[in-house]
Parts: sequence; structure tokens; C-alpha cells
Amino acid sequence: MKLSFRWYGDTDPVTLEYISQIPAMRSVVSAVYDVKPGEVWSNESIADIAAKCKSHGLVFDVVESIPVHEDIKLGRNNVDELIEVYCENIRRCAAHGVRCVTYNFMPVFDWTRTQLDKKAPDGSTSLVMYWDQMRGLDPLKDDIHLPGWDSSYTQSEVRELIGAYGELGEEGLWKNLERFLKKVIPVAEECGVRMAIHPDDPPYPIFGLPRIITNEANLDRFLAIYDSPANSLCLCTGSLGCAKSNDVVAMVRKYANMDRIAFMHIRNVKIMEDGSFEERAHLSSCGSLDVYEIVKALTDAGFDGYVRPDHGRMIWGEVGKPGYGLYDRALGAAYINGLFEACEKAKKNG
Ligand code: DNO
Repeated sequence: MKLSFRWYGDTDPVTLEYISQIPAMRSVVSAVYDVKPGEVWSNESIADIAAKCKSHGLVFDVVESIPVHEDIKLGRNNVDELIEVYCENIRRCAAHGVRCVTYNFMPVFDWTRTQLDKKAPDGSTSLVMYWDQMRGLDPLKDDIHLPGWDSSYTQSEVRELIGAYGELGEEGLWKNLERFLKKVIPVAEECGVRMAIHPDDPPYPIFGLPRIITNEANLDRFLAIYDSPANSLCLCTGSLGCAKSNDVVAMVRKYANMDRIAFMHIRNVKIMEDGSFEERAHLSSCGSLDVYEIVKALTDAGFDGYVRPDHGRMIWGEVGKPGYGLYDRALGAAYINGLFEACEKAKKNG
């Protein structure tokens, strides 16, 4: 596996120097952040990220994300033009060494939580989604903002989008995803890039919006649309794992054996009685997922893709971007390194 770490660019308080000091760290996961969805990334900006990573002994070979414009997901009139811009961004990233591009096909909102700083008894804080808080939120009425969401939309635009997705429905969204893949994947194949779709987080409808990258049946359907390693998954254990019905270990085993996982996001979640969930430390014993079994499934399959420790808690007084501080993600990386070393040695020794 290739160990990687997300970096939000020059303004990220977690510097490349710190990232490079994490044992076995290899790749940087980043993006051009000052461009809106639907615009072309400048070669200079991509080259600048690559050069900065290189100067710290790291490789910029994973992009997260090239965002998919809402008009592509909605199949609106300028969709072909927007898909062409998307393809151009893939070509440009590939020319600067990128081998994996992460994206999602979630309507309007990326990941959704109801609180970003829930305090645990030990004083650490983390992101949570509690149903009783969720029921009080209505994006049609309230002006809600979360760091994972595109903040460039005004509230009335959000309202309009929600209405349009309601009319489109799940099958309409599948159709638009298919149109996107049939144009984008051949370009990715040509330039040696693996596209990695991120599951919907959480993997069930929220605010009445259709969500389709949610469970095994839908992942099968997604992969069958274009049968190529360039059309792969970013298998986020925490996103899929917050629905009790998803057997994450079995999913990792199946898709790793098919060589359809390009990127792993590894983190743990604790599912509560009512289906609410809390993000926890990465260790199996801290949440509902068996992270050892997940890593074992990967090593059994000879997985050689990218892995990053996903969301950490805020610990040791760190202040920063929720989910993306240094300390707990670095502990996650150390844990992941340990699991891989143990599983790989056990496999070798039979
Ligand atoms: C959350 C992330 C997601 C992910 C996008 C991929 O922290 O895992 O925001 O980057 O969904 O497009």
C-alpha cells in the first residue's frame, strides 16, 4: 500500500514538513482549492503543489477532489462542456504525476454531520451525526454551512438545487452518472489515472435528496457501468460503515479482490442505538468497525493502492479544520502502518 495524507495547501496549519515526519509517509492528497467547480485548473497551480511536495520528499499523486459540477449531476444543458473541462483537469493532473483522482456524486452536500466538536469524556472532540439534532435541520428553511459543503451557493440556489434533485430522483442521478463515466473514464485510462468515487456520507438519503453510492448492490451497479480499473472506488470505511446494514469488511475483501479499490480512507465510527454515529479514534476497539479485519482483507488481496488515515479527533489542544488536525490522523497513520506490517508478515510467513 502507499501511505498518504491529505493536505489543504499553503493555508493548512498541518505543514508538509510535519506530514513528511510521519513514518512511511509517501503521498500527498491535495487539490487546487482556489478554483470553482467547472473551471480549468491552471498548470502552474498543479505544478506548484507537486514541487512543494517533492521538496519535502513526498509525491503529489492523489487528487481529492476534482469536484463534479451540480449541472453534470443534474444533466443540465451545458453538461457536455463541463464534462470536457473535467477531462481537461484529469489530463493536466496526470501530466504532473497524479495517478488517482477522487470525486463524489453526492447532490448539493458532501459529507453531513450535525456537530463538528462533540466533546468525549476524555476531552477530545470529534464529528458526530445525531438524529435528534438532524431532525431540527432544514436546508430549505435554514442557512446551514458545513466545512465539507460548497459555500459558494446562496441559500436560494441551494433551495432551487434541492427541488431539482427531488424531481431528478435516484434513477435520473444514475443516468447522469453513467453519461459522466462514459466520457471521463476513457480519458482517465488514456492518461494512466484511476478515478475513485467516494461513497455518500452518510450512505442514505438526507434532506430527501437522492443518494446512490451507498451499499454493495449500488457499488456493483456502479462498477458494472464501466468495467475498468480506471473506474474504481475510494472505499471510505467510515462513510459506508455508518450504516449498520453495510458489512464493510466483506465489501473491502470483495472489491480489493476485483482490483477495484484505488484508494482507501480508513477511519472508525461508533454507531449508536438509533443509527446516529460518532467519529472515533482509528483503533478497532474504539468504534464499530474491525479495522484489523479491513487491513487483513486488503493484504490478503495484495492491495497496492493508496491509503490515508481519514478524519481524526481533535486532541492535545490542537485547533484546526474539523477532522483534519495533525495529531490524531498521525496516530491513525502509525496504527495503519502497524496493522499492515503485522498482516503482511503473517501472510509471508504463512
Ligand atoms: C471528507 C472527505 C470527503 C471527500 C469527498 C470526495 O472528509 O472524505 O469530503 O473528500 O467526498 O469527493
